[in-house]
Amino acid sequence: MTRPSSIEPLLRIGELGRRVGLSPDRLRAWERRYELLQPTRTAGGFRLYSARDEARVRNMLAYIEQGLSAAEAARLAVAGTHSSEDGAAAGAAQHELADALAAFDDVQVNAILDRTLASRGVEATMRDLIYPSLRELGDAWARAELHVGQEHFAANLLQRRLLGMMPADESHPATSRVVLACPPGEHHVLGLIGLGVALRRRRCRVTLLGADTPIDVLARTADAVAPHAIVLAATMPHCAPAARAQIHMLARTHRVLLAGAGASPAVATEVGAQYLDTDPVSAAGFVAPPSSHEAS
Ligand code: B12
Repeated sequence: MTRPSSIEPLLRIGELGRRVGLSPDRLRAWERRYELLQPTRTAGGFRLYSARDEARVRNMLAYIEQGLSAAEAARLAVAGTHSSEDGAAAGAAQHELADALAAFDDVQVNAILDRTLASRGVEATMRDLIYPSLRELGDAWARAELHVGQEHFAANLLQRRLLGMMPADESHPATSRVVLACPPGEHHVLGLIGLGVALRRRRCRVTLLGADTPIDVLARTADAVAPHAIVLAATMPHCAPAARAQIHMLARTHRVLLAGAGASPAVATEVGAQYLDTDPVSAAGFVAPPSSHEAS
């Protein structure tokens, strides 16, 4: 799969600050101290920040809210991952999980997931274990080493586990609402669900429509719930382009973001949407609304 390298729009520091609820001074300090941001420069020397920078700031804020120090929060937001020792362990667990899925061993799959959830938490489990294992399985399927029964078993079991990670706790009032759907014909929904889990953890109210959603149904739902954003995720290359006229209409009245390998910055621009060029967990930092208070 080719991943597009550019994300629009590029922001000046004041605009970035407004979006994330932090002063430019604070952002500059975090850039200097933690190398949190990686701006490009205009010909005139002004720094321009990307959606990836915005996502890093939001993820850092989310980590701080979870009680981490600013330095630790920045380290996690920059790495997006973990130390090399953790990385080796994650790689081993990924193969172990893929093997257990291919062997229809649900008991072992659940044990691996429970162990990783306990040691690494929900977001690292999704990003560093579940999604890489799915890619490993998909590659094996493409080489005809697995049959479609194994792919269906894996997808159903992991979908159930991902949905189980969605916090149901409503004691913290939701800060905003996001509608999540796949365009017509698109059945790859696991990335979308992972984004839902990460958004819910950031106190967004998530309205999950899921796979194969007609755009007129999505529009009616959006009119009913007035979301802060709508995210459409596509893996197959034809699904989003086939619905481009309807998505364009939707983007006139709602903030629409496209995600997944079946979308691109070009398709997103064409339909008046933004492209989320990142994984489902990191994307939550970009989709969630700006925090209303400034963290230390
Ligand atoms: C599970 C699976 C299925 C399941 C999906 C069930 C479900 N509940 O979702 C089922 C069995 C239904 C299925 C069906 C098909 N699949 Co399938 N499937 C997969 C598999 C193994 C995993 C997909 C997945 O969830 N990955 C997890 C996501 C998060 O990882 P990712 O895909 O690498 O995505 C990256 C980015 O695109 C981005 N991203 C993706 N989604 C999202 C969402 C959001 C919100 C964000 C922000 C980011 C994001 O994040 C990732 C980077 O970290 C992949 C293998 C693979 N390489 O991924 C094949 C794969 C996607 N499938 C493929 C194919 C060909 C099919 C079928 C045509 C045939 C088949 N295998 O049965 C049908 C088509 C169905 C349809 N019309 O949609 C091909 C696609 C090739 C292509 N690009 O054309 C793949 C790549 C397998 C392969 N190696 O050939 N599939």
